[in-house]
Amino acid sequence: MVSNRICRQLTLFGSFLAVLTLSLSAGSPSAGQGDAFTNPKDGLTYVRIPAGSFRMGCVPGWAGGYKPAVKECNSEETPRHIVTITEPFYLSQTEVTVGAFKRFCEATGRTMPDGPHFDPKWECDSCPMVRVTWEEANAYCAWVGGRLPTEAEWEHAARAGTSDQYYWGGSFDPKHAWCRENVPGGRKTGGTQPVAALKPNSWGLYDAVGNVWEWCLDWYDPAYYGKGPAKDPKGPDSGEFRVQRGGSWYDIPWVMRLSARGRTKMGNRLDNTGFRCLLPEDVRACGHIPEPIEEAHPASSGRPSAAGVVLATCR
Ligand SMILES: [Ca+2]
Repeated sequence: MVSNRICRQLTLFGSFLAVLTLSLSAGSPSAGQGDAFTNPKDGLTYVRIPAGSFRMGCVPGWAGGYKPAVKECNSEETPRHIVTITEPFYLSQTEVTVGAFKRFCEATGRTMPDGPHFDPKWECDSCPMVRVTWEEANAYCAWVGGRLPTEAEWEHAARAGTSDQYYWGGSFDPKHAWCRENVPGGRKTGGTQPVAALKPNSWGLYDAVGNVWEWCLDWYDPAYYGKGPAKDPKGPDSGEFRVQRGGSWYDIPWVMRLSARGRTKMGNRLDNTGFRCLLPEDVRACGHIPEPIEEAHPASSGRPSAAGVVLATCR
């Protein structure tokens, strides 16, 4: 069938993009699964995150970075427990950028919110989007064919198979995460930094910790780790706050620990909170990107654009 043939072309083109993506990141740890593609809707790269089990929660012990003297773990990060993510998925390699969010606004008739004090006119297109509500973030993720990750999916992806306090080891390293210790201007005059400027984790995710907190799908419950399911936990059914993960440019290095949990009301617009999106694994098999793809950003190389392929087959 024509659709099947074009789907194969999409897969082949995705493989080409994966090779291109990995070649562009030479010198850095590449996506561990060797599988990434550019989503034609927002122009961002999504990397494949494998299914698997990991130990979720606080890793006891000295973690550096202004650790509070009285405790090693916040109680909400305990008990440390084994969680299994049963399905692989794709996750955006970077936080959703200002430039990508502008595309979303143009395509859906939305307007950008007021800019943060460090970029009031949204001039830094490569910086992570901030000042978006949870609902706006999830609407964006639906637009690209997915949703926000659960915090278990987020921690699984951010850990990338590691089990220390940080994905690079057991003490803070400013080469991996933007926080108040290394961000220009510090917390008083600093702000977000362009994405993918520091080292990624071994599955190819940049700024998994630091730069901006990332909205997660879950409601927040500080006692959830003691009662949630072991497989694909999705958080409590209701709550007052939504979960954020990863810490931000404003926070101390200790907050860059992979287990650190944040929370805020879903309508808040914060200068240090953004998001990234999860796509189901079969999004590339056609049918999961819900709307026709705009040809607003055709490939300039003369090759068939990914957008064009999707336009032809995946309505
Ligand atoms: Ca982040």
